[in-house]
This record gives sequence, C-alpha cells and structure tokens, in this order.
Amino acid sequence: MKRLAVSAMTLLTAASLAACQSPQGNFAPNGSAVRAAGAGQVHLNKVSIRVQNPNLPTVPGEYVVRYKPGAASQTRSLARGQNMQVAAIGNPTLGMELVKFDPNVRADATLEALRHDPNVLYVEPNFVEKLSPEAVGEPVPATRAAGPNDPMFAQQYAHQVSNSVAGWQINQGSPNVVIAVIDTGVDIHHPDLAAKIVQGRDIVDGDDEPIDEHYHGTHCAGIAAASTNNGIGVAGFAPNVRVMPVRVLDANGSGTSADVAAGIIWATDHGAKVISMSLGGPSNPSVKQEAVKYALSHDVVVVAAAGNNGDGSMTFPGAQDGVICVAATDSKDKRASFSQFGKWVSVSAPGVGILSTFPTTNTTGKKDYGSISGTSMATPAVAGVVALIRSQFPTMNREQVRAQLEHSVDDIGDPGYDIYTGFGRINVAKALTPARF
Ligand SMILES: [Ca+2]
Ligand SMILES: [Ca+2]
Repeated sequence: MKRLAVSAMTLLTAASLAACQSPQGNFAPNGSAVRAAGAGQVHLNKVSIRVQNPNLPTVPGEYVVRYKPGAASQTRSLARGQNMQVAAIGNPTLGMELVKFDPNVRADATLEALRHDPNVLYVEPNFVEKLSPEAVGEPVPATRAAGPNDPMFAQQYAHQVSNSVAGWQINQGSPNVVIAVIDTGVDIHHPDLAAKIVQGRDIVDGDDEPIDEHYHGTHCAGIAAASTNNGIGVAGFAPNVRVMPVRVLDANGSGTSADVAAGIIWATDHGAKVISMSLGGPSNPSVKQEAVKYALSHDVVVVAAAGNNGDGSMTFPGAQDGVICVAATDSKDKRASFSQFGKWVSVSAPGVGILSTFPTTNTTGKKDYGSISGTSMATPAVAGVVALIRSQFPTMNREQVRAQLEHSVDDIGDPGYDIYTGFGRINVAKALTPARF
C-alpha cells in the first residue's frame, strides 16, 4: 500500500486530535477497562479512541479497527463508508482492518459509528513505528580467525565471544527453519545472502519484492544468516537456515503499527519459525499486541530488540509477554551503554561494532559490508541461535526453545539474572547442547 499523500485536511485532523488529548490520559468512559498503565483516551469530537500513550505520533487519517470474532462480512461492508479505504491487516480472519479516510471528507461521524458498532472491539490510531536511533559505535579489536573461510570472519568478534565455531561443529542449521527478518527489507541479490532467501513480502508497497531502500534490514539478515564458509564477506550465526525478508519500514526506517502487525501475521502464515524484529518503540497498540500473540499461538519464536535509549524504558514488541527481548553487549562482555534495561530483558548478545552485510546498491557509504551498533544488531544474533536450537531440537515448542536459550547462556554482569544482560550472553555451543534446568 502506498502511503496516502498528507493533505491540509489530514493535518487538520491530526491537529484537532492533538488538541483534544486528555490531560489526565487515564480514564475509561463507556465502561471499557483501561488495559495498562499509561493507557489513555483521545477524543475526536464525541468519538472515544483507545490509545496506549496519547503523546506518541500517529498517522493522520488512519485508524485500526478490530471486529469481534465472527462478525459478519456484511456487517463490515456496511460499516465501510464511502469516505474511506479499508484493507485487512495481515490475515483477514483476524478481523483487524486499517481504515484510511479521504482527506476531503470529515471522518468524525464514521468513526463514531464504528466505535458504537456492537461488532467492533476497538478503534485505535495507527501509530508511527521507527528503528531505534543508531547507536554510536566503539572501536572493536580484530580477533583470532580460526573458523570458516569468510575473509572478514577475523573481524567478527561476536562469533569468538559467542563460541560460534564450536557450536557449528554440532549443528549449522536446517534449511527448513526460516527466520523472518521484519525490517526495512533485504538486498536479496547480495552475494552473501542471495542463496539464503525465501519468498518474502513488501507490506509497505503491497508487493512481493521487499527491496531494502535503507540498509538496516540487510545488515540484520546478514548477522542472522549470511552465507558462511563461502569464501566471501562475513559469516552469519545460523549458516544453513533461511531468511524471509518482510518489509515494514520505508527508506527512512519509518513505518506504522498496522504494517508491523501485518508483517508479523504474514510471516506466521508463510512458514517462519522465528521472527526477528530489530524495531519497536514506546507505543504498544492493540494491533501490534494481537499480531505478536497470533505468532506466539502458532509456535513462532518472536525475538525483538530492547531499544537504544540507554534507559529503563520499555520498547514494544520487545517488552511484550512471550517475546524474547534482547540487550546488547560489547567485545568485553560489558553491557552496551545504549542498551535499554528492565526485567523484561531475556538475554544479551554482541551489539557494538557489528560487521555484516549492507545493500550492494546503497549509495550512502553503507554499501556491501560494514559495522554498526545497536540492540538491532544483537537481536538477529539471538534469532540465529534460536534458529539453530530449532534445527537441533525440532520437537521443542517455542517455550521449550526459549528455556533452552535462557539456560544455555554465559552469565555476565551481576551474578545470575540481571536486568541489563538478562540471563546472560548467548553461547552457540551451549545452546546446542541439552541444557540442565
Ligand atoms: Ca560469507
Ligand atoms: Ca548476570
């Protein structure tokens, strides 16, 4: 779906939305329960719209509507006024729809009708989703190069720290295990990735070519599963698993909650066993939560970044229940200063100065290969290890996989579980050995 052009009228709608925000931000008319701390209500004229955090940016003129299970399609089509476009978010059977209003027509009456439709569970704004701001890199020492023949392997300290080579003696991954990289797309022609790609989806443009117009998704894909021991470039954590590129963020690294949700659902419906999401933010709208629950209920392991603000704030979906939330460490096993922390952190992985693939077509300097830092880089490392666990122990369900991961890490930082590095830093060899717990 191409984004609608922002007109003066939609800007007006956004302005009136902002002007009508509740100063208290935490009350529940119509008997509906407030779901979480910080949840609030935005009032657009008389229409109440559920909002997790009323101060976060939303897409003007766009709303997510969720229908009750079994709501008749006829009912839905009746609700579709002539002044809006409607598209299912992900799998239509979930009853989640994105509505976009014609900027020349006032939306208040339609929104109010939807809000009061007995078949509607909720109406919420479509939030803006972004990559975490890129963290400042730190110099990384070159390391020993005992391992695969990829010429840049010596610079990939993450594999030395994480005991990858010993792990690859046990299992290099199954091509039947697919990691969905839900991000800015992937350069599917990159010589260190092309052999690893399965059919993906471009949610942003609504087509089957999730081309990376940024660089972030290509970098994450290479960390998880670049072609390894192929004599070129870098090694990935899971040498033989495959990558499903799902594009939900545009050339600026920006997208919407509805598109992130659609990407999660699409990946689940198309065979991903692991989802890697190096994205997120403080907004936690229902549409994103429901999509993650859908993936979890289909036995998909969901891995997401803790975020790069360096504080104790929550990033979603990373902090959502059931998601493996990843913190970042450096070459000396210290927590990266930018890595967000909290009791929702599961494990940690190297995320400072991480060398991986960049799009071959990039003209901004981030081309072919290079190093960047962030919990974004730690996340696909963990996703790669999870994919190896799923290859080695194919009968484990997602909760058993998570337990195997969390009990096979090396404890770092304060002894035992700590909110900065979780249970510890990944260890590939231990992850592929039955853990005692
Ligand atoms: Ca390679
Ligand atoms: Ca610890």
